[in-house]
Amino acid sequence: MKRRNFIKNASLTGVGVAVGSSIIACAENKKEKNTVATTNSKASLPLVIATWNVPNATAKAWDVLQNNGSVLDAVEQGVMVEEADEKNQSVGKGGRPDRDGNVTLDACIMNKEGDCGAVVYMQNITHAITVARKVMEDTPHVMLAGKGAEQFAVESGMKRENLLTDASKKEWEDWLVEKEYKPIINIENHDTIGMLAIDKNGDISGACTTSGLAYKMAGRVGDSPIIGSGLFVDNEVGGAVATGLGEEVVKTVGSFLVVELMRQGKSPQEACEEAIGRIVTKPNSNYKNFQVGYIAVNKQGETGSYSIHEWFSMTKYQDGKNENYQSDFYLKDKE
Ligand code: SD4
Repeated sequence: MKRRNFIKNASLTGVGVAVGSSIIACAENKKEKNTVATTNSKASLPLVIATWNVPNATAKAWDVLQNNGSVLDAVEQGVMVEEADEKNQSVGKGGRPDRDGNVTLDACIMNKEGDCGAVVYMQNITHAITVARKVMEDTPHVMLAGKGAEQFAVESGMKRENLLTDASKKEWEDWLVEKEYKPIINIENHDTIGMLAIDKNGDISGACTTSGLAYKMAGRVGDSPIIGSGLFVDNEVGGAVATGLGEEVVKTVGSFLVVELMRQGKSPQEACEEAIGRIVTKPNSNYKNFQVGYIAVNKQGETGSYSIHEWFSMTKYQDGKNENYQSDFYLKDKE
C-alpha cells in the first residue's frame, strides 16, 4: 500500500476499534471475581489505585508507602514495574511500536504541590516516568519531546535501550503483511498504566505512562502525557487518570474534568460517569467503537471507576488487600 493510503486509513475509527476490541478480547482472559469498584464510606488510608489488572505495580507502590516513602515515590516506582515488564506491550520496554517500527513513549507525573512533568514521543529509554519526574524536578519546564527528552534522560544518567522486543517486533511484522490500519486485537490483560496514591496524611500524587496506541502514525502523542487529559491531581480535591482512546480523552480534557466535578461535590464514581457521559453524548460520537476508562480518588479516599465498554478494571491496594475490580460501564443494559 502506498504511504498516502496508509496514512488515510489511520482513521480514529480504526484506532478506536483496536482499543475497544482489546477490552472485548480481555473478557476471555480475565474473569475477575470482584465487580464493584466504588467506595463511598470514609476510607482507610493509605491507598493505591491503578488502571487495569496490575497487582505487581500496586504492590510496589504500597510497599513504598509502608516504608515511609513519599506518595510521589510510590506512584513513580509503582508504574515502573509495568514499564520494565516486557510482557506488558502497552508500556515501556516491549511496548508495541508505531507503524514504522519505533517504540515511542508518553508519560507524566504530578505531585501534591500541583507540580508536573511530562515526556512525549520519547524513544530508547525504558522508564519514561522517571524522565517525566526529572523534567518536573530538574528543569524549568513541564514537558520535553522526542530527541530532546531522550537527550535529557541520557544526560541525567539513564541508559539507552532497544525497547522493541522480539515479540512486539514479530507482531508488528505480521501487521505489516496486511498493511491495513485495523490493528490486531490485543490479547494482553493489562494496558496503559495510570496510578493514583494517597498517603496516610491524605496527600495525593499520580503517574501515567504508555507506549500509546499500537501502529499509530509516527509522531502521534496521546492523552497520557497531557496534564489534565491523561492525569490530573489537585491535592485539595483528588486525582483522576484515563485510559483508552487518547484522542477522545484530550477532546474533553477528561482527568481535569473528573477532578473539577469532584470539587463541585460529586463522588469519584459520579465524576467518572459524567466524564464518560461527556464523550458518549457528543454529536456523532462513535463511542461503540472505542474504549475510554477513568479511575479517580478524592481527598477522603473514596474511589470510582467507569468506562464506556465492559472489561475495564481497577486494581486497588487498601487495608493490606490488593484486589482487582471490574468497572461499571456505560454500555451496560444498553445493547
Ligand atoms: C493513548 N490512552 O495513547 C493511551 C492508550 C491507552 O489503553 O490508554 N490504552 O491514547
